[in-house]
Amino acid sequence: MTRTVRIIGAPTDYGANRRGVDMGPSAIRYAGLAEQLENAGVVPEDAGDLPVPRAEERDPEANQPTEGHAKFLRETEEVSTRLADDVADALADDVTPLVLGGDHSVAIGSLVGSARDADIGAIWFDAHGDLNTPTTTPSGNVHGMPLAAGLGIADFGGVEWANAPGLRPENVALVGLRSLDDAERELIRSTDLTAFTMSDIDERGITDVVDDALAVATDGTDGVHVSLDLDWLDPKEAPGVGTPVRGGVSYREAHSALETVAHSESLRSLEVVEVNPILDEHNETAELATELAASALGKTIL
Ligand code: 6HN
Ligand code: MN
Ligand code: MN
Ligand code: MN
Repeated sequence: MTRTVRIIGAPTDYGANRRGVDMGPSAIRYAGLAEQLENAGVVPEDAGDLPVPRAEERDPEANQPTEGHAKFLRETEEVSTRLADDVADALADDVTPLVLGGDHSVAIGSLVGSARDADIGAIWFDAHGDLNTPTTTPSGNVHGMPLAAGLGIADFGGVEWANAPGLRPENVALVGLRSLDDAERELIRSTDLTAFTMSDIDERGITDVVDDALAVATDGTDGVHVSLDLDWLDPKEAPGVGTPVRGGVSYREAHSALETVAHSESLRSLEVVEVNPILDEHNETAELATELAASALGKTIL
């Protein structure tokens, strides 16, 4: 049966506290997402963009956790709650959700929605761990916290909306790490999370590493959520991101990774985040996002 993919735009920027990333969904569509998905042999269905509050009209400190710091927490809750419903609805309709960020805080909603009626694993393609909590964050930016939130580790003040109960640390693999805060490193060491750094990719090659990540994420689960932060790639390939870190994966390694995901036939939900058209060169990062989404959904050359 042909797979239908529902595109859900989530044009947030408050999670990164930086303008521009809210234009990600438009830039990715403009770069030819629908056509790329058709090339992958899937039927694209565009659900448009979620309504997102404008950061300028809100007070970042209005709603704070009991302990620690998390900017725009009320806005994050509003959007995450809606996005979780949309992702869960797509899955209930037998359609694959493709979430377009926006900053990486949107992953909270994606994870909660994907895990609502299933046990899921997750693969996190990112330079960063996104494992901070309101008490460990160096920035207060929620885009550095979504994986911790989904795992129920980030305490936003007793609220349950961020926790994805069908996601367990032993089914989570981070791939391509090269920028971790101390508390994130400590968390990875002290839990059952699986983490592959850029050095692991250098030593073992991308396909071996992604095979291992898939084994972790599929072990006893109903499917895998793939979260693709474009800053996973080297900034030479993907300049249009808000928090670039040198030494990332190459164009070809990125494709190979997502092709390996497609071969596993375990993809349940997908998101591409952190594309910032203001910082991009000729929309090439957005274009890369469309290509990589197509690879994850089964695009092949022959
Ligand atoms: N991202 N670890 C830093 C922080 O502020 O927590 C950077 C986070 C970047 C998050 O790129 O999605
Ligand atoms: Mn990142
Ligand atoms: Mn469950
Ligand atoms: Mn990220």
